Amino acid sequence: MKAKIFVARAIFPEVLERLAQHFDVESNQEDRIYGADELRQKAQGKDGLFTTPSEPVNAALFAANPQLKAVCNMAVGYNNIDVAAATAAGVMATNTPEVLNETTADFAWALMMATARRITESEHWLRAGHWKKWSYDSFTGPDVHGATLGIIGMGRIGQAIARRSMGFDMNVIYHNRSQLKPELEARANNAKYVGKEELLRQADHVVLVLPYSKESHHTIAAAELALMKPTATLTNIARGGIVDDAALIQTLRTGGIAAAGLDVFENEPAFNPEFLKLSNVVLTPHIASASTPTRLAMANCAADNLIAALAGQTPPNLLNPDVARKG
Ligand code: 8YV
Repeated sequence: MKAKIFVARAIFPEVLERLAQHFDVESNQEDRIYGADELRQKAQGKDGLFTTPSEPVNAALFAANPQLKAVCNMAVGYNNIDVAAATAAGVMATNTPEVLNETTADFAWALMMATARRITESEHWLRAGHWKKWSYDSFTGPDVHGATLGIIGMGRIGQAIARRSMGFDMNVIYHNRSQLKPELEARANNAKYVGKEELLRQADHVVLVLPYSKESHHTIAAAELALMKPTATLTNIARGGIVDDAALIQTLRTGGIAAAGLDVFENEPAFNPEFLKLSNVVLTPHIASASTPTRLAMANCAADNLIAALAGQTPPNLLNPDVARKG
């Protein structure tokens, strides 16, 4: 008998077909996200779940579904899964690292460049028919080349962002839970490890790439924003909640920093509407990993994990190796 899984979101049909070769698949056919209660119901009788960061996978779900063996997230981030509760419940949890590093780094650059060089703001102005003459100070902003790039969160994506800065002759500083090995710093455009406050004071462009956790909640709030240069930009491709959005809005309003590029928001997709009143922001709907090949690779990676886990093997991207597996 095939194992039973629930796929919590619409995914590539070819990946769904692949899963159907291995499993008895039930999938979300509705164009909406299931909350914790609904997901707990949907998990009934299932051996595995295919999830994304929009679905909360918590201790109550594990308690109500003792048969569950694996939860496989289609994302590198897994702050939606209570991994400690999964371990306690004997459920394997997995994510999709590596496959999205380069695409996400490309996007961080696109967003940082668009923010610094005011690309969307000027396009809106052009489309609105305001372009009547050239002016020396039209849409001027900070330079990117030759500037100091400050990366907070120097994991695999952070390092890929740093590598790209070589072509822009940038000086790279970074802050991380721990300092990288010298050979990794060298590959990351000779990135220099500094404290968070020093990074915020020195960087011309700050990029946030750290995972969300209780500890990283509001890593950037009013006090941190106050340390930044008024000419600096802030780019967040990590998670909503790492930045205090209300404090950022206030800082952008009062010229505390030049501009922000945001792919993630607190309470997304219901983000703070005050952002829409600001011209010095570039806003995108959590699409940093959204190239077609990368999203397909992420879906297949989550599927690989689910297939291995439910075949009794160790899935390639197991987050809780201490889990005592169920038979
Ligand atoms: C995903 C992400 O697109 O991987 C992550 O952690 O945030 C994005 O790459 C998104 O979470 C949906 O899976």
